[in-house]
Amino acid sequence: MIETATSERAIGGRLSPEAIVKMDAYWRAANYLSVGQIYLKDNPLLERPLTLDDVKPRLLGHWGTTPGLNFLYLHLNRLIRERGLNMMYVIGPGHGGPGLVANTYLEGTYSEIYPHIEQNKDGIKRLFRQFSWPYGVPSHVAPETPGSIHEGGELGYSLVHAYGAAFDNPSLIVACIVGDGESETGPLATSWHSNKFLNPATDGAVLPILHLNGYKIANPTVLARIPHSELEELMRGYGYEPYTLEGDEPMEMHQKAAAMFDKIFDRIAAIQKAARDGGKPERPAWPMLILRTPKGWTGPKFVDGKPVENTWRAHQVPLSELREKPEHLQQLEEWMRSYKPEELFDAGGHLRADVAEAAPKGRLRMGMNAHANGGLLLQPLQLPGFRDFAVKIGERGAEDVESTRVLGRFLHGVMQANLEQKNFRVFGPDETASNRIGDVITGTGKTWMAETLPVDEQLSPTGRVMEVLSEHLCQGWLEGYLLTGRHGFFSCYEAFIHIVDSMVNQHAKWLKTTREIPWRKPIASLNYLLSSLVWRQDHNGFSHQDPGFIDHLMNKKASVVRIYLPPDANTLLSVADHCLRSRHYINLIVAGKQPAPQWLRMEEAIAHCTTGLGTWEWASNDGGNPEVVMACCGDVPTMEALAAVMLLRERVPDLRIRVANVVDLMAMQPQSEHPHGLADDDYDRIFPPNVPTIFAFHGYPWLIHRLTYRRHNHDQLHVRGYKEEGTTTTPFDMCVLNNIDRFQLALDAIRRVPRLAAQVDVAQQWYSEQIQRHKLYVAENGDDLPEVKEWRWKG
Ligand SMILES: Cc1ncc(C[n+]2csc(CCOP(=O)(O)OP(=O)(O)O)c2C)c(N)n1
Ligand SMILES: [Mg+2]
Repeated sequence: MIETATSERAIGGRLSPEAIVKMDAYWRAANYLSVGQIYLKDNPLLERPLTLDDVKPRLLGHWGTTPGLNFLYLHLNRLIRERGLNMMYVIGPGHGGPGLVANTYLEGTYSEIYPHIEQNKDGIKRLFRQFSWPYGVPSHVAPETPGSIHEGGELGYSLVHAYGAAFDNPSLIVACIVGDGESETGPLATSWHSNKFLNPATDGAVLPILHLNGYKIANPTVLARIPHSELEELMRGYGYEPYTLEGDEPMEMHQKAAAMFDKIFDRIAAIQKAARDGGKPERPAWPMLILRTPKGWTGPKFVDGKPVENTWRAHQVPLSELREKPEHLQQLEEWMRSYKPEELFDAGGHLRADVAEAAPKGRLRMGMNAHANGGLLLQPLQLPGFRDFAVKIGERGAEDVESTRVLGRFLHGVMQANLEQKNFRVFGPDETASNRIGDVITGTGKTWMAETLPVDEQLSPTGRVMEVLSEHLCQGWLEGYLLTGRHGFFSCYEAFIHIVDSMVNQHAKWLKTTREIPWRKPIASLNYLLSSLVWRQDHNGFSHQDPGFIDHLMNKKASVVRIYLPPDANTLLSVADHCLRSRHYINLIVAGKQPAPQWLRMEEAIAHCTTGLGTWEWASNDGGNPEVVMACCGDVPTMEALAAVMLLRERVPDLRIRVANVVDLMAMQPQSEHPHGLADDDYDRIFPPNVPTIFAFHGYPWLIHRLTYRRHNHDQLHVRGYKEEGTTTTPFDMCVLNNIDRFQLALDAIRRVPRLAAQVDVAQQWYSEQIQRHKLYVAENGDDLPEVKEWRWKG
């Protein structure tokens, strides 16, 4: 595997002067191409003096972080060449996009993927012009950048993605560059703890590199302004062995970096060897590097008399007034010429052969690492037949079952079926058992490399269920795992999934963009189970009540998101099977964990989930011509709607009622808005024009209006849902507080059917009496009315 002989290494482990000169030339080339991308649209090799015509009209991009990224890429390249390493990169300060484009161009991957960006003068010109140009390429390490799984636009997620990529990839080394500003974010702060979950025998390695360039956009960074010893203690406290590399004199820094990286990679190899040679798996102190170099290194030292290099002023575009100040243009030219492009590229714009040697070849190039295009490596999950886990339905609604517990058995089957492939993990913030899918843990255990005590249960260095009290880590690990071609499942309390709203945004953007990039292959979907739902917070109350993640996801591209609210266990199984097979989506499943009535036989459940929305004949008496549609979506609203139907049967026996249930929320939308949208004709057959619909919805009611505002008969759609009324109270009182209870739904139906106008006053009185009776009973007894608690559907 070793591609270059040891000639680069002189006696004593030091690089020879010739090797250093070559490496420095490569770094200069990367820096030159980075600056060129930010500024130029023409004159790519500076064959003539720079004029304003060569310069882009809008100067967009970030210089400050870039030379440091280029320096690291260069030195990682040397390690890859010498040791034949399988390495991928994750760049936290993704605004250094020009650096990664430059490096993947220099190593040749960029031109292989984008043939019009040729390895010559024209190619360099196009490379420069396309950057931050309308319909060109984005300024960050975006999906368009070869070798990237991480755009780094929103800071904070680099290290967690790196660990997600390394799990179950024993041959992989993930070099992760963390911004010193980025380190101030919450998700990054907790990400350091990922080392307590990485098994040196069965997982790959992560090398965190703290890019301590001292500044962020406009301020110093916290980590740069604490004593160095304190910073090293912090890293030791997180369980790492810190190595520090500091300086600004390039030749000296190359030599020092080479020696230090050799030490670090020897250390990683030794840790892995010890763990893999049959030793007891122990948590090692993995090495991490602190690189302390100037922000904007090698750029303009002063602009307009103010220091720029090694200050926050180097963050974006250090010379930005080219049109107003001729001396800026001259300074830019001097800066670019300082890299001596004529020594790097020949007259035709080809990188000189001796300079090019600094890059690895073929698949070893980081821009070509297959793990960074996970769809290439994706193996389908082996799925046991979900029908085998079905709940037997005798009398509908007669027996209560915890739906998520049934799902847990299925997930256990999935886990077992894929143990050999090692490509499925389940993630949760300490809630896997609480969400009642705990069966999935049996046999495989929960990942844990930290200390264990006799009292602990099911913790294991080879566990495949990952539990850590950080929604950020669960989300980020799973994203990293999926992006590198594996499968996963994330279960979370409904209210607290909002913690990762922003991370989901970024993943949704990644999926949307990569769908349109032909060389990016589809990856497995990101699957959520939200349980511990708004309606059943018996232990916790108001703080735990928020169904708004549905609304959040609904804003995303229709090509990316799917949202399911299965009303019982069999529909949940069918939905889960579908989600685990799907590709390149974000699938949200909202399902309760409390004992609840079961409605559909397995084959009915499959048919219902396939259309996503349909009438339940067995609960309807409309004879094809309803006077009212009682619609429901979500398990508790479904039960309340059916209970309301029974009340109506008693009070208005001749009322023709249709029951319709929604599993796939997207089916409510017109087809023009979402591929799952029901055709208008089909929608009208279920919700006939001029017939009122009373809709009981799991989440915030306005969402249903938003989805259906263009449907016929929208005026007659009346939605009940959660309206932010909550506390620690009985399950039924939660429904009453939000007016989604059976009494309210029955009253709503009577109020909306014109034929029943004369009964409304009486019904209103009846409703008030029921609610009063309920309130008094709950206050006195601390529990729901027996008729409510013991309610059963009677067909
Ligand atoms: C979560 C988040 N908050 C704010 C920003 C805006 N922002 C972009 S770059 C940057 C400074 C980054 O500093 P650092 O991580 O030190 O990177 P570098 O100095 O290498 O550019 C900020 C605040 C962002 N991209 N993401
Ligand atoms: Mg910084």
